[in-house]
Amino acid sequence: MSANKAEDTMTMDAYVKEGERRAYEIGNRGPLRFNSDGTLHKDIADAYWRCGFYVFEGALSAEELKDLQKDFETVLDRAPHTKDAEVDSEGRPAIGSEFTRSSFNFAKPLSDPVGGTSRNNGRHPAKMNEPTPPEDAPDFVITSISSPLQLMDSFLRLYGHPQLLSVAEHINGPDFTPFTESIIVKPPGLGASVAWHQDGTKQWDKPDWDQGTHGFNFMAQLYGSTAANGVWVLPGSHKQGKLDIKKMIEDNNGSDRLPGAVPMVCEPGDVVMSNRQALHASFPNTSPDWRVTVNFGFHRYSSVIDLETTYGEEPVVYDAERVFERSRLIAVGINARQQRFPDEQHYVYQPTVGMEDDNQWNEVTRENVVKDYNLRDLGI
Ligand SMILES: O=C(O)CCC(=O)C(=O)O
Repeated sequence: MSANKAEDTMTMDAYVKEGERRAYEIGNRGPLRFNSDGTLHKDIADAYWRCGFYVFEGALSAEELKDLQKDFETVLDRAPHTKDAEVDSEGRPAIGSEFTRSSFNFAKPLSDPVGGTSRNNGRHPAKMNEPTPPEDAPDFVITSISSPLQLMDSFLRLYGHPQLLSVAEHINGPDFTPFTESIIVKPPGLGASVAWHQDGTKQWDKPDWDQGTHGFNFMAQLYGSTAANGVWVLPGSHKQGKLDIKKMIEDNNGSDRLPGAVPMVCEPGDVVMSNRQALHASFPNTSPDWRVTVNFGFHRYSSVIDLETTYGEEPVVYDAERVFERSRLIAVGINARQQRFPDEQHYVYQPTVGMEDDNQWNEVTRENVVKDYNLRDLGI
């Protein structure tokens, strides 16, 4: 290892150690808690709005976590064996080939596929440091799985999680809407980085813009998340409007280790709620640990309704019908969950009250509601 690289590693080690220490100090973690009237506990709401993220410790039961891990491992096993492949590593047709949009995204090991490019509406203006991958590394590694509600029944059930949906109601109102979903995959020693960015791209100039305009993501951790492989957030940045990220990196001597950022440190089964306006990133995973994060976000109705935007290259309007049809995924998720956990008190989603018969989870809704549901995503 060259002197420079050794110095680099030590600096990263120090950054990780300091970040980990701060992660436990800033007061934004603990179990899901509610007031006696069912609203989100004030301490949690206050800490979330102060920091821009909150770690719900132990939000998933051991049983639910096991279901998710098992389904994820099946999907990984049946994924295309490399970029653009149509078969898995055993030559079987890759899972998800029946869907209109492809599910699997790949990048070169330890690379930064988006930083400094125009991808994702150019929201990642600065490139991350790219370590040299090991000599025996594959050409490509999976970085994420898009729209996994149609690939994993256990994820559809998680989508109906009653306490998490109650949190979504508290933050975004009872008519909260879906956004989009993905699974971030960071294989040990190989996982690509996700360059610093703020998620929102559409509503920064909304006349009544505030700290919650672009909603939030839940990030369920299937195998835990460490300072070395997890997402880092700049606390409070969700309130500061659109940031000049490129300048922030330049002012930091070009280093991607932004001062003041804090990592999401989680055990398996913890779920983070993360404001989409917060500045965040994840470094290449040079650590020996997997990170697999199930992401699902929710918005305020007022942030999406009637928005004229694009889906891919296509112009679209998020009219009431699109929003309603996409929101049915929540109702179907709630029913799928009731079938798996019949003794649990289920969540009542106001926009679909009275439509329970149409939103049962069965082979009809798998085909008519869930298959290709992502064609009605509500990205903002
Ligand atoms: O999980 C990660 O590494 C990055 C996730 C992220 O940036 C996002 O969901 O916007």
